[in-house]
Amino acid sequence: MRQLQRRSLLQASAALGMMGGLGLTPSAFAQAKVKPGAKSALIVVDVQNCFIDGGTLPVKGGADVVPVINKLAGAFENIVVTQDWHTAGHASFASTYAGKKPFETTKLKYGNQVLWPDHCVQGSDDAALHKDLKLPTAQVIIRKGFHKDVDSYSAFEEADRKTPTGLAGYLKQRGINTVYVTGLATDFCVAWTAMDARKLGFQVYVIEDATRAIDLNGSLAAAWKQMSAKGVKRIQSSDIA
Ligand code: VGL
Ligand code: ZN
Repeated sequence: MRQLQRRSLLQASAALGMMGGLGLTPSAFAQAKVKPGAKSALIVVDVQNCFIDGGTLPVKGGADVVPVINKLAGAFENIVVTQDWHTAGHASFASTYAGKKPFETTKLKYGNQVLWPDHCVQGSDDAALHKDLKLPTAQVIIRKGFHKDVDSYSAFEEADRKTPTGLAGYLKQRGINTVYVTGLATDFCVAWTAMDARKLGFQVYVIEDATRAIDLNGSLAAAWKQMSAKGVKRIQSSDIA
């Protein structure tokens, strides 16, 4: 027993000694800090009243992302903001269809569509950015989901999977090759934005504690799995230098 303990202690200290020799400390095995540079952009997805308590499609804990994002903003030269921006009677609203209820699904021309409560209608207070979001250096606002017959979770491409929003062109023309995605909701607009960014050739990080999820029928776990399979990196705000 004592022998065993002594041996494992010796092994442990030998291992630590080796790491010392390599200039490594145990913390070197944690995620190294990432420092966003001139070729990186922070994407702040849909931090709007509609997705926060008191809004039409509140995401649990949605308001909690606001201080995290405000703080992150200081580390970025480039910031893009998005807004879900639907017409009245939008194709993604359950109320548009007789006999349909929110959170059911329907089949549209481009595929399956989750039906939501009416939310984020263009120009309404509900669609405004959260009042405590402080992003004075943000450079562009991308509005999406404004075609009445087509939804757009992604900030890059509408749900028909062929209509671009222009964001990829904007970022590429500005020499940006890396995006850090934050905001609401992790399992819908954040995930689709992150996966489309990968598809379009960007390096992509999702900053988990700067997001909150809807989590409809396991959608959050599914989203992380799909994002990971596509090479999206999952990090925390504390990983940003
Ligand atoms: C979103 C559902 C419907 C989102 C937008 O921002 O994640 N989710 N519209
Ligand atoms: Zn929407």
